[in-house]
Amino acid sequence: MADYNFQEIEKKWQSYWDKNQIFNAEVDHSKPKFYSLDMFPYPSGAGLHVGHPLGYIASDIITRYKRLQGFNVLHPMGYDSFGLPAEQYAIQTGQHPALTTEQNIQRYTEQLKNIGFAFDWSKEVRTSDPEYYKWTQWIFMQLFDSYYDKKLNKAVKIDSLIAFFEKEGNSGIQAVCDEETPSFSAEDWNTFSEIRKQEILLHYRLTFLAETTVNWCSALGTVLSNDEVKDGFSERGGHPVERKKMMQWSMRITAYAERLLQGLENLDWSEPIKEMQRNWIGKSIGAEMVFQVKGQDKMIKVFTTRIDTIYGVTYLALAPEHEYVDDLITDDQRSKAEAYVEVAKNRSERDRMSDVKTISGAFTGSYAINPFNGEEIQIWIADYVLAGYGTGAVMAVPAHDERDYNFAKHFGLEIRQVIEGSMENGSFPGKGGMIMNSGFISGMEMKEAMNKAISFLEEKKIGKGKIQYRMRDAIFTRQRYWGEPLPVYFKDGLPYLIEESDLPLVLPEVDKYLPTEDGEPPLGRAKNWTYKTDQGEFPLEKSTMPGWAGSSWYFFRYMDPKNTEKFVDPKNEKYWGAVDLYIGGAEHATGHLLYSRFWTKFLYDIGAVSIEEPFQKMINQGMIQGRSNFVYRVKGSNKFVSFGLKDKYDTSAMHVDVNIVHNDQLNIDKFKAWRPDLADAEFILEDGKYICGAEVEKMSKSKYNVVNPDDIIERYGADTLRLYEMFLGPLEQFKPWNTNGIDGVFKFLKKMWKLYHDSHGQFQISDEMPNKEELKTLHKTIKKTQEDLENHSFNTSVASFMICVNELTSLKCNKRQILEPLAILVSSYAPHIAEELWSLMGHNESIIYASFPEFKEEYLVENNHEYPVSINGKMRAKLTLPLSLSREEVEKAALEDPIVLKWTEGNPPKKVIVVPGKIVNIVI
Ligand code: ANZ
Repeated sequence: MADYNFQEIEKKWQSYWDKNQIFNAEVDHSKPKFYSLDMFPYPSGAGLHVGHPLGYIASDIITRYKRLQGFNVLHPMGYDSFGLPAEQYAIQTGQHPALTTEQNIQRYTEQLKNIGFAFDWSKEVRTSDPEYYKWTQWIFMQLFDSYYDKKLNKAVKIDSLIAFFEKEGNSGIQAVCDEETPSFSAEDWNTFSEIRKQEILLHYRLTFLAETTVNWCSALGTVLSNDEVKDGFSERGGHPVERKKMMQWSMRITAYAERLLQGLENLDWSEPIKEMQRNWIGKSIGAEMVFQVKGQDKMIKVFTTRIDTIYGVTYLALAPEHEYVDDLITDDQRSKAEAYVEVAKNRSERDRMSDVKTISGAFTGSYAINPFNGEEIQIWIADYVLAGYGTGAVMAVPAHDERDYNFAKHFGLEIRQVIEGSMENGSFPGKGGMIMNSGFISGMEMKEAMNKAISFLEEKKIGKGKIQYRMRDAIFTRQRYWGEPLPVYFKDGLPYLIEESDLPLVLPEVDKYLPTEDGEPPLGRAKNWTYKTDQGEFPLEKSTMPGWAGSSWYFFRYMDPKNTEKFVDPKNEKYWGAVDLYIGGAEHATGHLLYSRFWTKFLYDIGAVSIEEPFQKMINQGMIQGRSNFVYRVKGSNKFVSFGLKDKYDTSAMHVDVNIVHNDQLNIDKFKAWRPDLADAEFILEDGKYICGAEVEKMSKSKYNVVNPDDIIERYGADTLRLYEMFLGPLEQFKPWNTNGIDGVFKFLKKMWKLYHDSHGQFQISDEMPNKEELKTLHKTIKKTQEDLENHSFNTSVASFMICVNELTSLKCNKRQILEPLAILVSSYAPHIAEELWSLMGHNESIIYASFPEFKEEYLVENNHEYPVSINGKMRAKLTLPLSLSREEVEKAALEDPIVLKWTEGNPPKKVIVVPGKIVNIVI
C-alpha cells in the first residue's frame, strides 16, 4: 500500500474490532478496573452532528490509554430512548415511537461505529426496552415500599414503619413525612380501615401520590419539571406553562437533601457544578415560630434565618396562595386585597423571584402579635413571598432585609433598626453587628442572640430551631405515552403495587398518541389497561415515568445488562463500583446528576449496591458551536456580493449551508443546486472567488451550520476527525467548529504515515539502534503525552505529536525502536492508523494489548553545553563541549579554538576563568 488510504484502513480495523469483540469487558480480579462512562444520548431523528462526539472522543482516548496501562476497562454505550420528540413525531405521523426510535438508534450506532470508538457494544442498554424498564419499575416499587428513617439516617422497609405504628402510633417515630401528616396512637392505627392506613402510609413512602402544584403545559398535554420550564415557557417547543394543582406521583428526594449535600465534598467534580447542586438543595439554618393572629385562634408560622432580628419585625407578609389569606382579609380591605391576590397568583415563582423591581402587595386588615414584645403588627399579602418555600409567610424586618426594606419604603411601613448598621445606611445585617433595642437579647452578638431567642421559643412552645432546604420533592409522572408505565393499580382510589412477578408492565398499544377526549393521558386509550388480582380487576395508572427515570440508574445496568434475575449481580457491581470518569454536558447539573445520586443512595440503603455516589470524577465538555457562513444579497436584486466588497452595496445577509463552503469560499455550483430558486443568481467576486462571511452561533439546522461527522470522515477519515476535535481547544471550553484547520491535522497523519514508508511508498523500517537525538524526541513526547492524558489536556497532546513527527522527519528516522512506541502513543487518539502501522510492523495482535511506553529521564538530559567565550569582556565565540570535561580540559579546548586563536594570536592569555557548564572568560 503506497498512500495513506484512510478509508480502507478504517473500515478494515472497525470490522476487526467488531468481529473480535476486543473491547468487551468482563469481571477480572487479576486486573485493576477502570469504569469510563459517557452520558448516553437520546437518539434524535437528526442524527449526530460533530458536537455530539466531542466528549465521547475524549473518554475513548482515556480508555485506550488505561488499557495500555493494564487496566480492565468498562466503556459502554447505550440509549436514553424514551422521550418527547419521538412521541411528538408519532402524534404527527401516526408512526409508533418504538419504530422511529429503533431507526434512530440504528443510525446513531452506525455513526458512532464510524468514529472508531472502543465501546463494549455487547453491554448496550436502551431505556425503552421492556427488559430494561422492568428494572426501572422494580426500583420504583422498592421506593414505594420504603420510608426514610431519620434516626438510622437511611431508607427502611415500610413494614417496620407499620410494625411501629401498631405498637406506638406515630408520635415517637422519627421519619420523613409530609407536613400535614395527622398524629395517631397505636389504638387509632389498629382500628383504622385499610383505606385510611394506605392514605397515611402515602405520607411516608419514598414515592407517593399527592395533590401537588405542578407546571402544566396544555399544548404538550403534560406536566413539566422545573428544569424543563424556562421563563414560564416549555423548554421544548416554547409553549406557555401554568401552575396547576393535580394529583401527581412524587419522589421524596428531600429526605436525602443533607446526604446529597454532604456527598458532594468527596467528589472530583468542577466547583461550579457542585455549587449549582448546593444552591439547588439550598440549605438554610434558622428557626420556625408562630405569631398569634389578633382576635382569631389562628397561628401564622414563619421561617426565618435571622431570629436575632425579632424585635425589628414591623409586619408579617404572606404569599398570595397562603391558606389563611381569605380568612385574614377584613371587609374594609376585601375588594383591594382580593383583586391583588388574583393578579399575583398568576405570576410564576420564577418571575416573582427574579423580579425585584416591581413592588406590589395588599394589607389584609388583620394584625398579629409579636410574642417577644407583645406588639401588634400588620399582616400583608406580598408576592415576593413564595408559597412553596419555608412556610409561605415571613416576619418582615425592613431595617435589615432588602426586600422587606423596599416593600416597607413603598407602602410607608415602619423601619426599625435593631442591629448596628442598617439598610438605611446601606449596611446589610449578618456582618457581626451588635444587637440593640431588643429586650433580653440586646447587647449580644448575632449567634448568641439567635440561641437565646430559640430557647425562648422552645420554652414557650411557639417555635424551634429549624433547618430548611430549598429543594422540593421531585414530581415523577408525565401525561405521556412514550415512557415507562408505573407498576401501580388503583383499588378504592388508592394505589397498590402489582406483583413483582408481573414485571415488566409493558406499554400497551393505543390508537393515537394523544390525550383522550376527557383529558386523560394517552394510556387512557389502551384497551384493558387493568390489573387482575384475586379480588377483581382494577384500573392501572395511566401516567408514565419522566425522562429522568431510566437515566437515574443505567450505569449499574451496563455492568450486567442481560441479567434476568437482578438489575445487576452484586458481584459485578462490587467489581466495577463507581464510575471513574464521567464525561457529559454541564446542562444536567441539577437534573440527571442529582436524581442519579439520589437513586444510588437509596439503592445503597436497601443493600442493593455497594456505593453511595455513582460518579467519582466528572468532566463537563464544552459545547461545539456552529460556525455559520453568510452570503450577501444586494437588496432588491438577484445579485450576491463577496464579503470583501459588500460594504459598497446595500445588502442583506443570508445563511448559507456550511457544507457548500470550503475555507470560506463558496462553491457557486453547489449553491445553485442547493437553492434551485436562486439558480440564475449573479455573483460579484473578489480575486475570482466568492468569499463568505462567518459568525459563531449555536449549531442548529435553521442556521445551516450543522456539520455531520460522516461527511468529515468520508473526506478525511475518522482519525483526522478525532484528532481535530481534540485539537480545537481545551475539552471544557466552548468553541466553534471551524474546519479551516482540519487540513493541517490530515497532513500530519500523512506525514506520520510517511515516516514508516520509503520514498516509493513501500513500508520500511530499520532495526538500527536509535541515536540520542531520536531518543530525545521520543521521550519528550512520551513524557508530554502522559502528563497531558493524566490532566485531560487533549489538545496539547495533539500539538506534541505534530512536533514529534516533524522532528523525526527531519532526522530521517525510520527506526523500529522509535516508531513502535510512537504508534502506541498516537493509538489512543488515532487508533485506525496506529493499528495498521502496528500490524505492518509485524504484530499479530491489536495495539490495545501493547503497553504504554516507559518514559526514561536519562534521554532528556543534555550531554553537551554551548559555552559562550568572552575575550576582554566581549562575547567572541561559542563552543559546544561535553559537560563531562574538567575545568582544565575546557580551558585547553577554548584556547585551541580557531576564533579564540585569532584573538590571542597564539600568546598565552593573562587570565582564563572557566565556570564549568556555564562560561569561559579570557583576558589578554
Ligand atoms: C427575617 C429576616 C431578617 C430574614 C433579615 C432575612 C434577613 P434563605 O436564606 O433563602 O433560606 N423568607 C422565608 N420564607 C420565605 C418565602 N417563602 N418567600 C420569600 N422569603 C422568605 O432565606 C430565608 C429568609 O428569607 C428568611 O429570613 C425570611 O426572611 C425570608 F435581616 O426572616 B428572614
